[in-house]
Amino acid sequence: MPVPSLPAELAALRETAVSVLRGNDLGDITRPSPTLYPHQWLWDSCFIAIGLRHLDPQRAAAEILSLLRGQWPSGMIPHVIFAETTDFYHAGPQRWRCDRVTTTAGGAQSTGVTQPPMIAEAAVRVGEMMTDSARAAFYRQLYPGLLRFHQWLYTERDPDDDGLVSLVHSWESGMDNTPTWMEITRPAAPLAVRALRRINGDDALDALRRDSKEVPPDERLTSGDLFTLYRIVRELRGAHYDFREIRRTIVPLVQDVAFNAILIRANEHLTAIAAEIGEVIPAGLRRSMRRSREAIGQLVVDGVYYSRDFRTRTLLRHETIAGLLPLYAGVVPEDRVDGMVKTLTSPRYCARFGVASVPLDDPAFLPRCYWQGPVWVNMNWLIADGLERYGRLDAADDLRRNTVDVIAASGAMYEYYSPLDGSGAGSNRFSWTAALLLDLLA
Ligand code: 9YW
Repeated sequence: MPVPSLPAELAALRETAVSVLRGNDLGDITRPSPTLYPHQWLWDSCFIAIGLRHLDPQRAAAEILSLLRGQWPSGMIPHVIFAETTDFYHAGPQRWRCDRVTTTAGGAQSTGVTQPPMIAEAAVRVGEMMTDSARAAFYRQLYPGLLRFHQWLYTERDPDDDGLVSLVHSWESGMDNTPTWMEITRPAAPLAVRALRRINGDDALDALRRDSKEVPPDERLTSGDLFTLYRIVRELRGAHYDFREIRRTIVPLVQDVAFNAILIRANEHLTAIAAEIGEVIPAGLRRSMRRSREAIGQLVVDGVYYSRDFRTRTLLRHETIAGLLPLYAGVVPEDRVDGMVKTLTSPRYCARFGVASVPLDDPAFLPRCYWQGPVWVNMNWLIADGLERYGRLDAADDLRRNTVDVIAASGAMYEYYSPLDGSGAGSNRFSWTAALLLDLLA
Protein backbone atom coordinates (compact mmCIF):
# COMPACT_ATOMS: atom_id res chain seq x y z
CA MET A 1 0.00 0.00 0.00
CA PRO A 2 2.04 3.04 -1.18
CA VAL A 3 1.81 6.25 0.80
CA PRO A 4 1.89 9.05 -1.80
CA SER A 5 3.27 11.72 0.49
CA LEU A 6 6.46 9.81 1.33
CA PRO A 7 9.69 10.57 -0.51
CA ALA A 8 10.72 7.74 -2.85
CA GLU A 9 13.43 6.41 -0.56
CA LEU A 10 11.06 6.10 2.40
CA ALA A 11 8.29 4.68 0.22
CA ALA A 12 10.70 1.92 -0.83
CA LEU A 13 11.66 1.31 2.79
CA ARG A 14 8.00 1.08 3.67
CA GLU A 15 7.50 -1.52 0.96
CA THR A 16 10.38 -3.51 2.44
CA ALA A 17 8.66 -3.38 5.81
CA VAL A 18 5.37 -4.53 4.33
CA SER A 19 7.05 -7.43 2.57
CA VAL A 20 8.83 -8.50 5.78
CA LEU A 21 5.49 -8.56 7.60
CA ARG A 22 3.86 -10.51 4.76
CA GLY A 23 6.75 -12.97 4.73
CA ASN A 24 6.41 -13.54 8.47
CA ASP A 25 2.61 -13.83 8.41
CA LEU A 26 1.37 -17.28 9.45
CA GLY A 27 -2.37 -16.56 9.04
CA ASP A 28 -3.59 -14.85 12.18
CA ILE A 29 -0.21 -14.69 13.90
CA THR A 30 3.08 -13.17 12.79
CA ARG A 31 6.38 -14.75 13.70
CA PRO A 32 9.04 -12.28 14.83
CA SER A 33 11.55 -13.59 12.31
CA PRO A 34 11.59 -16.45 9.80
CA THR A 35 14.91 -17.85 10.96
CA LEU A 36 15.28 -17.17 14.67
CA TYR A 37 11.77 -16.94 16.08
CA PRO A 38 9.22 -19.14 14.29
CA HIS A 39 6.38 -18.92 16.85
CA GLN A 40 4.16 -16.22 18.38
CA TRP A 41 5.67 -13.97 21.06
CA LEU A 42 3.41 -11.89 23.30
CA TRP A 43 4.89 -8.41 23.10
CA ASP A 44 6.07 -8.92 19.52
CA SER A 45 2.48 -9.52 18.43
CA CYS A 46 1.46 -6.30 20.17
CA PHE A 47 4.07 -4.18 18.39
CA ILE A 48 3.27 -6.00 15.16
CA ALA A 49 -0.44 -5.17 15.53
CA ILE A 50 0.45 -1.50 16.06
CA GLY A 51 2.03 -1.56 12.59
CA LEU A 52 -0.49 -3.85 10.92
CA ARG A 53 -3.31 -1.48 11.86
CA HIS A 54 -2.09 0.79 9.06
CA LEU A 55 -2.49 -2.01 6.52
CA ASP A 56 -5.51 -3.90 7.79
CA PRO A 57 -7.11 -3.16 11.19
CA GLN A 58 -9.08 -6.43 11.22
CA ARG A 59 -5.90 -8.43 10.68
CA ALA A 60 -4.24 -6.41 13.42
CA ALA A 61 -7.12 -7.21 15.76
CA ALA A 62 -6.78 -10.91 14.88
CA GLU A 63 -3.09 -10.73 15.81
CA ILE A 64 -4.05 -9.53 19.29
CA LEU A 65 -7.02 -11.85 19.78
CA SER A 66 -4.89 -14.84 18.78
CA LEU A 67 -2.86 -14.31 21.98
CA LEU A 68 -5.92 -15.47 23.94
CA ARG A 69 -5.52 -18.94 22.41
CA GLY A 70 -2.54 -19.35 24.66
CA GLN A 71 -4.21 -18.15 27.86
CA TRP A 72 -3.91 -20.49 30.81
CA PRO A 73 -6.91 -21.24 33.06
CA SER A 74 -5.07 -19.15 35.70
CA GLY A 75 -5.30 -16.09 33.44
CA MET A 76 -1.63 -16.00 32.40
CA ILE A 77 -0.91 -15.19 28.78
CA PRO A 78 2.37 -16.88 27.89
CA HIS A 79 5.43 -15.31 26.39
CA VAL A 80 5.52 -17.77 23.50
CA ILE A 81 2.62 -19.67 21.95
CA PHE A 82 4.16 -22.36 19.81
CA ALA A 83 3.10 -22.58 16.19
CA GLU A 84 2.67 -26.09 14.87
CA THR A 85 4.79 -25.45 11.84
CA THR A 86 8.25 -26.07 13.17
CA ASP A 87 10.35 -27.30 16.04
CA PHE A 88 13.71 -25.68 15.37
CA TYR A 89 13.37 -23.06 18.10
CA HIS A 90 15.90 -23.76 20.84
CA ALA A 91 13.56 -23.30 23.79
CA GLY A 92 10.59 -25.18 22.36
CA PRO A 93 7.76 -27.15 24.05
CA GLN A 94 10.01 -29.97 25.23
CA ARG A 95 12.04 -27.56 27.35
CA TRP A 96 8.92 -26.26 29.11
CA ARG A 97 6.59 -29.29 29.13
CA CYS A 98 3.70 -27.08 30.14
CA ASP A 99 1.18 -29.60 28.83
CA ARG A 100 1.93 -31.60 32.01
CA VAL A 101 0.78 -28.70 34.14
CA THR A 102 -2.10 -27.12 32.28
CA THR A 103 -3.96 -26.66 29.02
CA THR A 104 -4.34 -23.43 27.09
CA ALA A 105 -7.63 -21.95 25.93
CA GLY A 106 -6.96 -22.86 22.31
CA GLY A 107 -5.14 -26.14 22.99
CA ALA A 108 -1.85 -24.64 21.81
CA GLN A 109 1.45 -25.46 23.48
CA SER A 110 3.17 -22.57 25.23
CA THR A 111 5.95 -21.52 27.53
CA GLY A 112 5.24 -21.20 31.26
CA VAL A 113 6.16 -17.53 31.70
CA THR A 114 4.74 -14.26 30.43
CA GLN A 115 6.09 -11.11 28.76
CA PRO A 116 5.53 -7.34 29.06
CA PRO A 117 1.76 -6.68 29.01
CA MET A 118 1.56 -4.54 25.88
CA ILE A 119 -1.84 -5.98 24.85
CA ALA A 120 -4.07 -3.16 26.05
CA GLU A 121 -1.86 -0.54 24.36
CA ALA A 122 -1.95 -2.44 21.08
CA ALA A 123 -5.72 -2.93 21.33
CA VAL A 124 -6.35 0.78 21.81
CA ARG A 125 -4.06 1.69 18.90
CA VAL A 126 -5.83 -0.82 16.64
CA GLY A 127 -9.21 0.35 17.92
CA GLU A 128 -8.38 3.89 16.81
CA MET A 129 -8.43 2.68 13.20
CA MET A 130 -11.85 0.99 13.44
CA THR A 131 -15.42 2.17 13.18
CA ASP A 132 -17.17 2.57 16.53
CA SER A 133 -19.15 -0.63 16.12
CA ALA A 134 -16.17 -2.71 14.94
CA ARG A 135 -14.10 -1.40 17.84
CA ALA A 136 -16.80 -2.22 20.38
CA ALA A 137 -17.09 -5.75 18.98
CA PHE A 138 -13.29 -6.18 19.12
CA TYR A 139 -13.10 -4.87 22.68
CA ARG A 140 -15.92 -7.16 23.79
CA GLN A 141 -14.08 -10.17 22.44
CA LEU A 142 -10.82 -9.17 24.05
CA TYR A 143 -11.92 -7.75 27.38
CA PRO A 144 -12.70 -10.86 29.49
CA GLY A 145 -9.35 -12.50 28.72
CA LEU A 146 -7.41 -9.27 29.07
CA LEU A 147 -9.04 -8.52 32.41
CA ARG A 148 -8.15 -12.00 33.69
CA PHE A 149 -4.55 -11.49 32.56
CA HIS A 150 -4.20 -8.25 34.53
CA GLN A 151 -5.87 -9.87 37.54
CA TRP A 152 -3.47 -12.81 37.31
CA LEU A 153 -0.48 -10.49 37.21
CA TYR A 154 -1.42 -9.07 40.59
CA THR A 155 -2.85 -12.12 42.35
CA GLU A 156 -0.05 -14.46 41.27
CA ARG A 157 2.92 -12.14 40.98
CA ASP A 158 2.27 -9.56 43.70
CA PRO A 159 1.44 -11.89 46.58
CA ASP A 160 2.65 -9.46 49.24
CA ASP A 161 0.56 -6.61 47.83
CA ASP A 162 3.56 -4.39 47.05
CA GLY A 163 1.91 -2.86 44.01
CA LEU A 164 4.77 -4.23 41.91
CA VAL A 165 4.63 -7.56 40.09
CA SER A 166 7.61 -9.90 40.13
CA LEU A 167 9.14 -11.72 37.18
CA VAL A 168 10.61 -15.21 37.43
CA HIS A 169 12.86 -15.25 34.36
CA SER A 170 14.69 -12.65 32.30
CA TRP A 171 12.71 -13.84 29.29
CA GLU A 172 9.66 -12.30 30.95
CA SER A 173 11.33 -8.89 30.86
CA GLY A 174 11.80 -9.19 27.08
CA MET A 175 15.42 -8.09 27.59
CA ASP A 176 17.08 -11.49 27.88
CA ASN A 177 20.70 -10.64 28.72
CA THR A 178 20.31 -7.16 30.13
CA PRO A 179 23.04 -6.78 32.80
CA THR A 180 20.55 -6.29 35.63
CA TRP A 181 19.05 -9.69 35.03
CA MET A 182 22.27 -11.54 34.27
CA GLU A 183 23.89 -10.23 37.44
CA ILE A 184 21.16 -11.67 39.61
CA THR A 185 20.71 -14.82 37.54
CA ARG A 186 24.33 -15.96 37.16
CA PRO A 187 24.98 -16.46 40.88
CA ALA A 188 21.76 -18.43 41.11
CA ALA A 189 23.07 -20.75 38.39
CA PRO A 190 23.10 -24.16 39.95
CA LEU A 191 26.29 -26.11 39.90
CA ALA A 192 25.20 -28.07 36.84
CA VAL A 193 25.93 -25.18 34.50
CA ARG A 194 29.31 -24.45 36.01
CA ALA A 195 30.21 -28.13 36.01
CA LEU A 196 29.13 -28.46 32.40
CA ARG A 197 31.40 -25.61 31.47
CA ARG A 198 34.32 -26.87 33.58
CA ILE A 199 34.18 -30.33 32.08
CA ASN A 200 33.49 -29.37 28.49
CA GLY A 201 34.82 -25.83 28.15
CA ASP A 202 32.90 -23.03 26.52
CA ASP A 203 33.46 -24.45 23.04
CA ALA A 204 31.51 -27.56 23.84
CA LEU A 205 28.70 -25.43 25.21
CA ASP A 206 28.78 -23.43 22.00
CA ALA A 207 28.34 -26.62 20.01
CA LEU A 208 25.32 -27.60 22.09
CA ARG A 209 23.39 -24.38 21.55
CA ARG A 210 20.98 -24.08 18.68
CA ASP A 211 20.04 -20.41 18.68
CA SER A 212 23.10 -18.72 17.21
CA LYS A 213 23.59 -20.46 13.87
CA GLU A 214 21.93 -17.63 11.95
CA VAL A 215 23.79 -14.76 13.58
CA PRO A 216 27.36 -14.33 14.82
CA PRO A 217 27.62 -15.70 18.37
CA ASP A 218 29.06 -12.43 19.69
CA GLU A 219 25.71 -10.79 18.88
CA ARG A 220 23.90 -13.15 21.26
CA LEU A 221 24.12 -14.32 24.86
CA THR A 222 27.23 -16.24 25.84
CA SER A 223 26.64 -19.97 25.96
CA GLY A 224 27.17 -19.93 29.72
CA ASP A 225 24.43 -17.34 30.13
CA LEU A 226 22.09 -19.19 27.78
CA PHE A 227 22.53 -22.45 29.69
CA THR A 228 21.93 -20.58 32.91
CA LEU A 229 18.60 -19.38 31.53
CA TYR A 230 17.72 -22.94 30.52
CA ARG A 231 18.58 -24.08 34.03
CA ILE A 232 16.17 -21.54 35.47
CA VAL A 233 13.46 -22.94 33.20
CA ARG A 234 14.16 -26.35 34.72
CA GLU A 235 13.57 -24.92 38.18
CA LEU A 236 10.33 -23.30 37.04
CA ARG A 237 9.21 -26.57 35.54
CA GLY A 238 9.92 -28.37 38.80
CA ALA A 239 7.84 -25.75 40.61
CA HIS A 240 4.94 -26.23 38.17
CA TYR A 241 5.18 -22.55 37.18
CA ASP A 242 3.42 -21.71 40.44
CA PHE A 243 4.76 -18.59 42.16
CA ARG A 244 4.23 -19.99 45.68
CA GLU A 245 6.43 -22.95 44.78
CA ILE A 246 8.89 -20.90 42.73
CA ARG A 247 9.39 -18.70 45.77
CA ARG A 248 10.88 -21.67 47.58
CA THR A 249 13.50 -22.31 44.85
CA ILE A 250 16.71 -20.51 43.91
CA VAL A 251 15.01 -18.69 41.03
CA PRO A 252 15.74 -14.93 41.10
CA LEU A 253 12.57 -12.87 41.48
CA VAL A 254 12.68 -9.33 40.18
CA GLN A 255 10.24 -6.44 40.32
CA ASP A 256 11.31 -5.31 36.89
CA VAL A 257 10.93 -1.57 36.39
CA ALA A 258 10.16 -1.70 32.65
CA PHE A 259 7.58 -4.46 33.00
CA ASN A 260 5.82 -2.63 35.83
CA ALA A 261 5.89 0.64 33.89
CA ILE A 262 4.28 -1.07 30.89
CA LEU A 263 1.69 -2.63 33.20
CA ILE A 264 0.80 0.77 34.65
CA ARG A 265 0.17 2.17 31.20
CA ALA A 266 -1.73 -0.98 30.20
CA ASN A 267 -3.95 -0.57 33.26
CA GLU A 268 -4.99 2.86 32.01
CA HIS A 269 -5.83 1.44 28.61
CA LEU A 270 -7.73 -1.46 30.13
CA THR A 271 -9.77 1.01 32.14
CA ALA A 272 -10.59 2.97 28.98
CA ILE A 273 -11.56 -0.22 27.12
CA ALA A 274 -13.86 -1.25 29.97
CA ALA A 275 -15.51 2.18 30.05
CA GLU A 276 -16.13 2.12 26.33
CA ILE A 277 -18.02 -1.16 26.46
CA GLY A 278 -19.84 -0.41 29.71
CA GLU A 279 -17.85 -2.82 31.92
CA VAL A 280 -16.66 -2.05 35.43
CA ILE A 281 -13.17 -3.05 36.53
CA PRO A 282 -13.50 -5.11 39.74
CA ALA A 283 -12.63 -3.16 42.90
CA GLY A 284 -9.65 -5.38 43.81
CA LEU A 285 -7.93 -4.75 40.51
CA ARG A 286 -8.69 -1.03 40.67
CA ARG A 287 -6.98 -0.92 44.04
CA SER A 288 -3.91 -2.77 42.68
CA MET A 289 -3.75 -0.37 39.77
CA ARG A 290 -3.62 2.59 42.17
CA ARG A 291 -1.00 0.93 44.34
CA SER A 292 1.27 0.34 41.32
CA ARG A 293 1.32 4.01 40.43
CA GLU A 294 2.46 4.85 43.95
CA ALA A 295 4.85 1.92 44.38
CA ILE A 296 6.95 2.62 41.32
CA GLY A 297 8.18 5.72 43.16
CA GLN A 298 10.05 3.37 45.52
CA LEU A 299 12.34 2.36 42.66
CA VAL A 300 14.02 5.72 42.15
CA VAL A 301 17.30 6.96 43.65
CA ASP A 302 18.91 10.25 42.60
CA GLY A 303 16.58 10.52 39.61
CA VAL A 304 17.36 7.02 38.27
CA TYR A 305 14.80 4.21 38.25
CA TYR A 306 15.96 0.66 39.00
CA SER A 307 14.46 -2.81 39.22
CA ARG A 308 14.20 -4.40 42.68
CA ASP A 309 14.99 -7.82 44.09
CA PHE A 310 11.66 -9.19 45.37
CA ARG A 311 13.32 -11.47 47.91
CA THR A 312 15.43 -8.82 49.65
CA ARG A 313 13.56 -5.70 48.53
CA THR A 314 16.89 -4.14 47.57
CA LEU A 315 17.29 -2.11 44.41
CA LEU A 316 19.38 -3.68 41.64
CA ARG A 317 21.42 -0.58 40.98
CA HIS A 318 22.46 -1.21 37.43
CA GLU A 319 21.35 1.59 35.13
CA THR A 320 19.80 0.42 31.84
CA ILE A 321 17.15 1.50 29.36
CA ALA A 322 14.53 -0.26 31.53
CA GLY A 323 14.77 2.68 33.94
CA LEU A 324 13.54 5.10 31.26
CA LEU A 325 10.17 3.42 30.82
CA PRO A 326 8.48 5.20 33.74
CA LEU A 327 8.31 8.06 31.20
CA TYR A 328 6.11 5.84 29.03
CA ALA A 329 4.00 5.00 32.09
CA GLY A 330 3.52 8.69 32.84
CA VAL A 331 4.51 8.25 36.48
CA VAL A 332 7.60 10.47 36.58
CA PRO A 333 7.08 13.62 38.66
CA GLU A 334 7.45 16.70 36.45
CA ASP A 335 10.52 17.95 38.31
CA ARG A 336 12.37 14.77 37.38
CA VAL A 337 11.49 14.67 33.67
CA ASP A 338 14.11 17.09 32.36
CA GLY A 339 16.84 15.15 34.13
CA MET A 340 15.71 11.94 32.45
CA VAL A 341 15.46 13.63 29.05
CA LYS A 342 18.99 14.96 29.51
CA THR A 343 20.23 11.49 30.36
CA LEU A 344 18.66 9.75 27.42
CA THR A 345 19.79 12.37 24.92
CA SER A 346 23.34 12.46 26.30
CA PRO A 347 26.34 10.71 24.70
CA ARG A 348 26.02 8.11 27.46
CA TYR A 349 22.93 6.78 25.71
CA CYS A 350 24.06 7.90 22.24
CA ALA A 351 20.81 9.43 20.99
CA ARG A 352 21.97 9.72 17.38
CA PHE A 353 20.58 6.28 16.53
CA GLY A 354 18.10 6.11 19.35
CA VAL A 355 18.59 5.03 22.93
CA ALA A 356 21.22 2.41 23.73
CA SER A 357 19.90 -0.46 25.87
CA VAL A 358 22.89 -0.07 28.23
CA PRO A 359 24.82 3.20 28.69
CA LEU A 360 28.04 3.35 26.69
CA ASP A 361 30.12 3.93 29.82
CA ASP A 362 28.93 0.70 31.42
CA PRO A 363 31.67 -1.97 31.55
CA ALA A 364 29.06 -4.49 30.35
CA PHE A 365 28.34 -2.43 27.21
CA LEU A 366 28.73 -4.32 23.93
CA PRO A 367 27.43 -2.40 20.89
CA ARG A 368 26.12 -5.37 18.89
CA CYS A 369 25.21 -7.82 21.64
CA TYR A 370 21.46 -8.15 22.06
CA TRP A 371 20.23 -6.31 25.18
CA GLN A 372 23.73 -5.40 26.31
CA GLY A 373 23.98 -2.17 24.34
CA PRO A 374 22.17 -2.16 20.99
CA VAL A 375 19.39 0.21 20.08
CA TRP A 376 15.99 -1.50 19.74
CA VAL A 377 13.18 0.04 17.70
CA ASN A 378 10.46 -0.93 20.20
CA MET A 379 12.32 0.84 23.00
CA ASN A 380 12.71 3.98 20.90
CA TRP A 381 8.99 3.83 20.14
CA LEU A 382 8.01 3.50 23.81
CA ILE A 383 10.35 6.24 25.00
CA ALA A 384 9.27 8.61 22.22
CA ASP A 385 5.68 8.03 23.26
CA GLY A 386 6.59 8.90 26.85
CA LEU A 387 8.40 12.06 25.77
CA GLU A 388 5.37 13.15 23.80
CA ARG A 389 3.16 12.46 26.76
CA TYR A 390 5.27 14.83 28.83
CA GLY A 391 5.13 17.49 26.14
CA ARG A 392 8.81 17.06 25.19
CA LEU A 393 7.81 17.17 21.54
CA ASP A 394 11.20 18.08 20.07
CA ALA A 395 12.91 15.22 21.88
CA ALA A 396 10.13 12.84 20.78
CA ASP A 397 10.39 13.97 17.15
CA ASP A 398 14.17 13.65 17.16
CA LEU A 399 14.01 10.14 18.55
CA ARG A 400 11.44 9.07 15.98
CA ARG A 401 13.39 10.65 13.12
CA ASN A 402 16.62 9.04 14.25
CA THR A 403 14.86 5.68 14.43
CA VAL A 404 13.63 5.94 10.86
CA ASP A 405 17.08 7.11 9.77
CA VAL A 406 18.92 4.20 11.33
CA ILE A 407 16.56 1.70 9.67
CA ALA A 408 16.82 3.56 6.36
CA ALA A 409 20.62 3.61 6.49
CA SER A 410 20.71 -0.17 6.84
CA GLY A 411 17.99 -0.67 4.22
CA ALA A 412 16.70 -3.70 6.12
CA MET A 413 14.46 -4.49 9.10
CA TYR A 414 17.16 -5.48 11.57
CA GLU A 415 16.41 -6.81 15.01
CA TYR A 416 18.71 -4.26 16.68
CA TYR A 417 21.32 -1.66 15.78
CA SER A 418 24.71 -0.63 17.08
CA PRO A 419 24.49 2.71 18.88
CA LEU A 420 28.07 3.44 17.79
CA ASP A 421 27.72 3.24 14.01
CA GLY A 422 24.07 2.35 13.36
CA SER A 423 24.94 -0.99 11.77
CA GLY A 424 22.20 -3.62 11.91
CA ALA A 425 22.50 -6.92 13.78
CA GLY A 426 20.48 -10.05 14.57
CA SER A 427 17.67 -11.00 12.21
CA ASN A 428 17.39 -8.76 9.14
CA ARG A 429 13.71 -9.57 8.66
CA PHE A 430 12.46 -8.70 12.09
CA SER A 431 8.74 -8.09 12.38
CA TRP A 432 8.48 -5.44 15.10
CA THR A 433 11.08 -3.26 13.39
CA ALA A 434 9.00 -3.45 10.21
CA ALA A 435 5.71 -2.86 12.00
CA LEU A 436 6.88 0.08 14.09
CA LEU A 437 8.51 1.64 11.05
CA LEU A 438 5.06 1.61 9.38
CA ASP A 439 3.70 3.33 12.46
CA LEU A 440 6.50 5.93 12.50
CA LEU A 441 5.94 6.70 8.82
CA ALA A 442 2.14 6.97 9.09
C1 9YW B 1 13.69 -15.58 23.05
C2 9YW B 1 11.20 -12.52 19.93
C3 9YW B 1 11.94 -12.33 21.24
C4 9YW B 1 11.60 -10.98 21.89
C5 9YW B 1 12.52 -10.70 23.07
C6 9YW B 1 13.95 -10.84 22.61
C7 9YW B 1 14.19 -12.23 22.03
C8 9YW B 1 14.55 -14.47 22.65
O1 9YW B 1 13.32 -12.44 20.94
O2 9YW B 1 13.99 -13.22 22.98
O3 9YW B 1 14.10 -16.72 22.74
O4 9YW B 1 12.61 -15.39 23.64
O5 9YW B 1 14.84 -10.59 23.65
O6 9YW B 1 12.26 -9.42 23.58
O7 9YW B 1 10.28 -10.97 22.31
O8 9YW B 1 11.44 -11.46 19.08
